[in-house]
Amino acid sequence: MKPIVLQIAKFHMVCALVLALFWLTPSPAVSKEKIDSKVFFEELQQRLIADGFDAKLIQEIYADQNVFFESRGVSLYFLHNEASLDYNKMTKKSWIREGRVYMREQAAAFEAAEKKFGVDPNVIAAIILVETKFGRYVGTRSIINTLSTMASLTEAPPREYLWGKLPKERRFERNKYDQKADRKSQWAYKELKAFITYTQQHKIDPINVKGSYAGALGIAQFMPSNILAYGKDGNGDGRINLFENADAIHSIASYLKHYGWKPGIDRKKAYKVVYHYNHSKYYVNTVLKISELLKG
Ligand SMILES: [Ca+2]
Repeated sequence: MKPIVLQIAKFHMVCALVLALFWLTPSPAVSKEKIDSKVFFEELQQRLIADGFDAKLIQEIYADQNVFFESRGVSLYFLHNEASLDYNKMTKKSWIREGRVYMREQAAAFEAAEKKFGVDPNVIAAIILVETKFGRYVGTRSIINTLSTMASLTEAPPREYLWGKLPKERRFERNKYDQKADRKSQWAYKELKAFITYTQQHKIDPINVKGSYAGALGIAQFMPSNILAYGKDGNGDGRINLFENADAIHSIASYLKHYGWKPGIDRKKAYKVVYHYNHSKYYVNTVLKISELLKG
């Protein structure tokens, strides 16, 4: 029988070896299912190329191992009982205090945006609070995967595949699923084109941009088509980057001005303008309430 010390030493060596093997073995970062699901993007790539995007660029994007059919995130669109946001929580004193700090920190950007677009800084800060808690939660889903997956639902195979992935007890009725898939796939295709255009214009790698499960991105949670239309370079570095506070602040101001914001407008008109940002009365009422509280 070996001395106990040696046995322990051997045991430790084995453990170290197992650990070393564990760390050295390349982990299968992308599952086979995800790789197989790439076939669903073949038609989509052809459409993008036919619509004028560079074939090499498109093939490169879709060949990347991190680009795949995102059934988990996109299925949220087709299920009942979506988690609803508790907007009331955002009018808490602690958030208002933090809002004031944020406005002080970003005072230069708020002042410049107000001068240029005539939009109340309190409303902009309120939107940034509700959307991302001042940039803290900008979303973790790949924008290219989300939009590509939704856009691919015009084709029967990916549509059937996603339908099969939805939990039976929570999914819509089939005709409702098809109706929504029709609508959302058209919308997502336009957003996907805007997203690729935007990332090309601003030299951003499209594969690494993360956002919400709906494909909104940055501190202001803009959809790509809105970035192209209303996005602004607030810090003057020559790029529109919605992950930067000054750019987000200017872009929201530009958006609200476009939809009719004017200095000193009454609550009723303000309601209509903010409604464009998110078609929810709870959302708009919360934003306007926060902006009042921020004014103090
Ligand atoms: Ca910028």
